[in-house]
Amino acid sequence: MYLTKEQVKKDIEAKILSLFAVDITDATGQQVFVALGNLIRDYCARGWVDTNKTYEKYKEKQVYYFSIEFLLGKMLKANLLNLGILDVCDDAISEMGFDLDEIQSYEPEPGLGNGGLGRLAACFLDSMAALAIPGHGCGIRYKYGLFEQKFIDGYQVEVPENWLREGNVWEVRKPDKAVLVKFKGELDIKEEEGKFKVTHKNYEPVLAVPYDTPVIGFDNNTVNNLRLFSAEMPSDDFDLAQISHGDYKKALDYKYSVESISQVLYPDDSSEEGKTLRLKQEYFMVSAGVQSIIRRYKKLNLPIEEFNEKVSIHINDTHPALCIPELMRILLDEYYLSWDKAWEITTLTMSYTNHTILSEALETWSSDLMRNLLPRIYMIIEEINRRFCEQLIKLNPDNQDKINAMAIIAHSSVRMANLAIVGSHSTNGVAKLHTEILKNRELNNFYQMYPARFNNKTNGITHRRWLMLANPNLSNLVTETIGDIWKRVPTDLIKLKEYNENSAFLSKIEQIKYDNKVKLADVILKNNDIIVDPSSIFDVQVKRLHAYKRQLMNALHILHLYHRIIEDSSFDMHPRTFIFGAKAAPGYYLAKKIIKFINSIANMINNDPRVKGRLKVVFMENYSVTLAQSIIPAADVSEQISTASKEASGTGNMKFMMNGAVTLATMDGANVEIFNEVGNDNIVIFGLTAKEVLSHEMNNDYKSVDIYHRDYALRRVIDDLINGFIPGFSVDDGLDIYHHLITHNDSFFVLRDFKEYSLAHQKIDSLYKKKDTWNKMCVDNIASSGQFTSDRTITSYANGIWSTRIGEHF
Ligand code: GPQ
Repeated sequence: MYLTKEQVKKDIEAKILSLFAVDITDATGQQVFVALGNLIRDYCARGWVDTNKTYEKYKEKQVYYFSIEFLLGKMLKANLLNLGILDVCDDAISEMGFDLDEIQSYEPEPGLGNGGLGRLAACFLDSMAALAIPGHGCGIRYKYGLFEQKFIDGYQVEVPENWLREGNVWEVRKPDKAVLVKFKGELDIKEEEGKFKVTHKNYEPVLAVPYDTPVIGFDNNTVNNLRLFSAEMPSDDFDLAQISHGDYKKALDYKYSVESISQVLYPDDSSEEGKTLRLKQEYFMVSAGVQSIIRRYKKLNLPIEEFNEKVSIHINDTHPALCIPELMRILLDEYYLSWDKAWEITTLTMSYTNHTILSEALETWSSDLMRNLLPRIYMIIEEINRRFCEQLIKLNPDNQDKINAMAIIAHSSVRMANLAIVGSHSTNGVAKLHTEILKNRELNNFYQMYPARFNNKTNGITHRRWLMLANPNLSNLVTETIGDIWKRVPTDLIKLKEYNENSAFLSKIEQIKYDNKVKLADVILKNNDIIVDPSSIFDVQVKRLHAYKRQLMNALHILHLYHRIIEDSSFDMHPRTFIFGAKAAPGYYLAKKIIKFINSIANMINNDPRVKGRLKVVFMENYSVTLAQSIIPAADVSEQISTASKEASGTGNMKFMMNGAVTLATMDGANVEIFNEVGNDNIVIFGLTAKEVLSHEMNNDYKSVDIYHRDYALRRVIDDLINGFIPGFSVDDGLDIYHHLITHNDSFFVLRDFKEYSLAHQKIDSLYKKKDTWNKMCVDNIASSGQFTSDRTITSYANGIWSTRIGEHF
């Protein structure tokens, strides 16, 4: 949209006056934030309504992306950018005596996600809107997002994050669009005129109230919708009487239990959380979402048989897999379709993404729990399973093991991944390597049965947030150099390659990186009270804390460098600043010990005058999207060091390369594709391959203790865990890690990869010392990053899975 600075100023003043009854001269930063947020909603309201009307008028196929997490990050500047009024608002705000970044600091970050999975969902929303695809998000409006992390004495402490305390300027409550979700109760099934009539009696009703947030497309008049449901007690007298029978205390208890459904995000990443409340959350989101899709479909006045031609439902990991039996329920019980017809429509509507091969992350639910909580849904899953097993028996009459492995219900539990694969027409992995492992190993049985359903969609990131917003100076330099086509067609970034030996350009790249490092150094000084040198190498590992991501290997290696610097006077190394950011799931004991370990070595190293000016370690508290936006543009080295085969894709890796960091990586997840794009000269690779890891696992022929005995340098740092060498780090703390590595045989091959990791660091050091080589590597990485945008990923989902239109209607 087009606005003049004068208009913006006038609008802000008017908003401040009407919302807060103050003049702009007396307004606080918080008030300016709220006013600007409201103004943005005014600006996009017309487009929001019109986008919807256009979709309806042309009966366009809609995609609904169901996800239990959406890790959006702050929206103020992103919305201004997408509306095309970022610069004019920035100017207007400064002329009014404020600073836009400071104004954005008043925006709470909605932490409605844990890590990669939730952030991917947010990038996908941004890309669907940018590509003018009719695609919307569907999820839960948690009152408390992911916990805020504090370090006390080096230990992680979790503090509740009340992001809604000051209200949420972006959302619109839609009470008129609320739907009822039913839990528990009994079923009454009668056959009338050849049709089954199912009546659900004595259920516990929960009202799902939608809160809609506009998802603004990049300068294209498209405004899609993110619908998040909040659980409330129904106000309908009938429903209430059914629950409390007039008992006030009982009614209040009920209110509390209902509201708990959307109270808090489960803080687990890549691990299954088997809690009744979690299952309630999943069904709540699914039932509310599917009912509201059906309601909307009814407005089109089309036969229900055409549902799958107008609707695609995407299941982001298995958490929303109950969409399958929920749609079946509605088609069977409300539309009286035959099972076969309902099943055809359902499978054609649904598609599923798998995000991990870690077996501990595969969701299962106890049959008893599900039968009790969701009687009709469980009954439908039983029937899906019965029919599926019949097919299996026909195909594999003599292979009971295979049938057992593939069944949806087995050993009194429901396997959600099996349900998702059987009940959809598409199952995709999130990077080529990951998809190959799914097809050939983890899900091989299913792949053999349904080869055409399996496909790869390598993850991507939105370059609007991760380059244009996070790194405006680099973004401007890119535009000055190759024009601005890359903003719409990010693969155009490849043109930067022509400048990779242009010394004037290279020194500008270097200067921008340096300036970003100075800015981050200020943040570090403010947050951690540690002085870091912006001319040192900023070596960064930021992501959730998980054993397979191997922050521990990084930390042990830092300890190794510390010893070397002190003891070997000939050891020459460019000064390094190691930066960490990571939250651990509150119940993940080992991960929390690793946090304490890193904090303890940081404290020891940063206070040792013998390594002053050569080595620093910073663990930044409360890693978040906002913090990522200031850390990533300042990174020289991107640590992507997961045990090969374990990281399904990774998306941080893409953000770093786009900001000109050099990746230090194992051949895992999307690192493999980054390697293929940038070439061997522009990335540093080390360690076991996925094939080797999987073969060690199969043959059970890895022994970490052998390496421990063989490698003195490594033994030394492992012993430091338990010999009291590290101040503030007790032998007890260290023993847990020690046992993990030695007694329990190091499930993630830290000892095996340590030596190569150390050599890879030496390679990084020598490359960095050759300034021109290094800068050229940075440029080549930025140039190749256009392949890794979520615009590319979403285009491929739209064409290959959803069959939805891309681009505006005309
Ligand atoms: N991922 Cl299963 C999560 O962030 N949480 C999860 O519970 C599961 C996966 C990640 C995965 O570890 C990364 O490799 C991916 O890049 C990311 O999902 C998005 O696909």
